Amino acid sequence: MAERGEYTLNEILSQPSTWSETLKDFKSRRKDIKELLRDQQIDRLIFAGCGSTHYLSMTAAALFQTLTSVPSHAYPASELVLFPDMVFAPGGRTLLVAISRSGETTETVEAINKFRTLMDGLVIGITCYGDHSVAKQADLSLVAEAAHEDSVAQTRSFSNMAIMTQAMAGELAKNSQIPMLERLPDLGQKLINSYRKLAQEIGSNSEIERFVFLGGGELYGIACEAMLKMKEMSLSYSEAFHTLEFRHGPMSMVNNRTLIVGLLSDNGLRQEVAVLKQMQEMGAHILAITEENIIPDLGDKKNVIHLKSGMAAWPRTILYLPILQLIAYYRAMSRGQNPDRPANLSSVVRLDSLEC
Ligand code: F1P
Repeated sequence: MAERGEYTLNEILSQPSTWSETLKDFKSRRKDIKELLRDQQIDRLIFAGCGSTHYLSMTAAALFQTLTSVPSHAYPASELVLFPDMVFAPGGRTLLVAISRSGETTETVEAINKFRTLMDGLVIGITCYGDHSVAKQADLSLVAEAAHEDSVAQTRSFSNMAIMTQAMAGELAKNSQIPMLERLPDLGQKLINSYRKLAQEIGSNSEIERFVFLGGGELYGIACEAMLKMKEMSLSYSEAFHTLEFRHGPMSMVNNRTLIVGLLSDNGLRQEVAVLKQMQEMGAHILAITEENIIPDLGDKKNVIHLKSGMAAWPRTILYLPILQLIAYYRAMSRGQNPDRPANLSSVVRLDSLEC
C-alpha cells in the first residue's frame, strides 16, 4: 500500500528522467511523422482535450502557431461534439491533435468521431497509452509510455505530452526543436533541487487561503494547469488569468491571504512585474517565476524563482511546471489530504454518448 501522496511526489520528481525517455521515443517516430505530414497541406490546427489536457491543448496551440505560423486553436473536446459549427471552419485542410492521458475520455473520443464525420483531415493522438481508443482512432499517435501515472492528478503525463507537442511542432515547421528540448531534463532537475524546499514552505504556509496563477501567451495554459493542480490536490480556492486581465475586476478579491503567482514571460516581463508589484502593495503574497536574464525587484528573494535556463521562451515552457506542482502537493500534504486520490475525482471521465 502506497504512503499518502507517494505516487504524486514520485511522479513530479521523476519528470526530468521521463522527459529524456519521451524524447528518445519521439525520435524513433520522426520517420512516421515526416511520412504522415509529407505533401500534406495544413491550413489550420485544432487541439482538443479535457481538464489538464484541455489546458495542455491551449499551451500546444500557442506554441504551434508561434513556431509554425499555422492558425492554431484549442478547445475543450466537448465543444467539438456539441458545437461543431463554432469549431470547424469549412474549406482548407484541418489537422486535429487529440490529447488525452488515458486515451479513453468519452468527450475526446467522440470529438475525433465528430471530426471524422464532418471534416476531411488527419488526426494525431497524443497520449500515454498506445493501445487505448484515442491512439487507435488516430492516423498517428505519439505515446509517452514513460509518463504513466498512478495518481489521479496529471503531472508528468502533462509535461511529457507537452514535450511531444513541442517536438512535433518542430517537425511541422521543418525546424527540429529536439536539440533544445534535450536540455530540459538537466535544467528541470536543477530547478527541483534548487526550489523544492521553497515549494514546501509556500505549500505549507497556512496563512495563504487563495491562489491566483497569472500567465500570458503559451504560459496561460500552464497557469490554468497550475490552478487545476491546486484545486485537485488540495481542494483550495484557485484561479488563473491572463496576467494583465487580473486588473480588470478579479483583483478585487485580493487580500493578505492571497498568493499571486506570476509566470513571467520575456515579451511581457515589464508589464507583468508591474501587476505583481501592484498586488504586493495591495497586501498579497507574491511569487514570480522568471528567466534569470532580467531579475525583477520584488522585495524578498523568496518571492522569485529563477529558471536560469539560458533558453528562449518557447522551448523552456514546461520548466515552470515542477515547482508549481510541488507547491500544490505540499499544500495537500500539510492539510492531511491525499493528492494521489483527489476528492470526487476519477482518473478517467466516461460518459454515455454526448450525441443522445
Ligand atoms: C482528462 C481528465 C484529467 C483530470 C481527471 C479527469 O483525462 O479531465 O485532466 O485530471 O483525471 O480526466 P485524459 O483525457 O487526459 O485522460
